[in-house]
Amino acid sequence: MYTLLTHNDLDGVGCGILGKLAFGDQIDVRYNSIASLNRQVEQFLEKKDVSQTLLITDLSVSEKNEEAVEEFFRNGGQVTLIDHHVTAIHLNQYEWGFVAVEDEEGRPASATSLFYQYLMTHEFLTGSRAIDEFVELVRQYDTWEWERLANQDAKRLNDLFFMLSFEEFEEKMTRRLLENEQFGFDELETKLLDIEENKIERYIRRKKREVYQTFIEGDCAGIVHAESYHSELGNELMKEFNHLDYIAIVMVGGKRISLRTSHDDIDVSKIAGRYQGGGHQKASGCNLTQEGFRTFVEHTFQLEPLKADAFHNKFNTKDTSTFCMFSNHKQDTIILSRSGEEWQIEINTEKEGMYPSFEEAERHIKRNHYAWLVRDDIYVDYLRKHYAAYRSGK
Ligand SMILES: [Mn+2]
Repeated sequence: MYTLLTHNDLDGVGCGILGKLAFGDQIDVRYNSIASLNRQVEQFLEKKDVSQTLLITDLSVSEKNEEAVEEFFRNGGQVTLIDHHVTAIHLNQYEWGFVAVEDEEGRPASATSLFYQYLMTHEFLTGSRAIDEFVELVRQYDTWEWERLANQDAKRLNDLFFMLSFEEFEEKMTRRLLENEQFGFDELETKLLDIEENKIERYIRRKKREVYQTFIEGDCAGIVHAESYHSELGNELMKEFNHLDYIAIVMVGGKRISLRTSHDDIDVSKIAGRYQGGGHQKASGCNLTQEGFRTFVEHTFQLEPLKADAFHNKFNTKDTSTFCMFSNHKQDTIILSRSGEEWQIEINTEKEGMYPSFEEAERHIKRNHYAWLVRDDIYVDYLRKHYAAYRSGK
């Protein structure tokens, strides 16, 4: 008998599905959060049953369990740990550790792609085109490669995973990979995924109007309250409001904050660290502490939400070679105009500094004046008044 302890995300469940394909009812698959894995490992090892083979995928064990696993292995137990996270590299010192960040072709690896290789090399599983395709979608999703490759199917596979229960997804996919030559979504799934995509789009459009901007410990943060679709939301908000250093997605009910950035020079795991959290440079999470509540919730409740730049404009556009107009909740008139090689900022006819590029000038007014590009009608109205004033000699 085999016991597979794996992660409870798409990549982890991908391993579960491959395990079922290889070992059928000879394998017991358990899905774990990062926190619950070590308890499961302990429970397995306590039985000291060397007739059981232990497989661990997409997660790594604590230092204490590392020693216990090694002891189990020395006593004749069968163990294999397969992971692709850099933080687990040290486990390669053990005979049972197999950690690789890249696959043999030099592409970013996922646990599912490494486990697939492992199962085929040991002849536990015969590969097929359908399995190849499924594994590749999981790999692209887990390593973010799908964004670069613009492969919507990888994202859709993850959406489907979230729409079904683990058991349902596992069973559906296992059967599909056994029976079909090619991997794909059926008619009903396609319909459901289309509906889901529209729903996410509408949700994000609404949330774009509920972002509050403030400086927190020197960083310009955008704060939004949202329970769902954090990675999509973080991505889209960072695109729309690129002048922000990061986005904080706050869940008052769950007392959690998700932090996201798209900038290479901002590390949100450091910000999360201030509030009992951590994670990756571009995606982290932390608790909504008392202090966090004051900073992220109470303070921003007094503010007006950010507005996105007008996007249907014909005249007041950013690619202008002359000037364009911004405004804010104080209804300041903010003009960005080209002056030789530089860009001049003028606020209510007061000059406020020169910038070497349009982008830098725009970033300055957005961060410091809470500004957005105004609609054409406001721009035209401004020009009309100026022309009238010019004609009357004022
Ligand atoms: Mn993974």
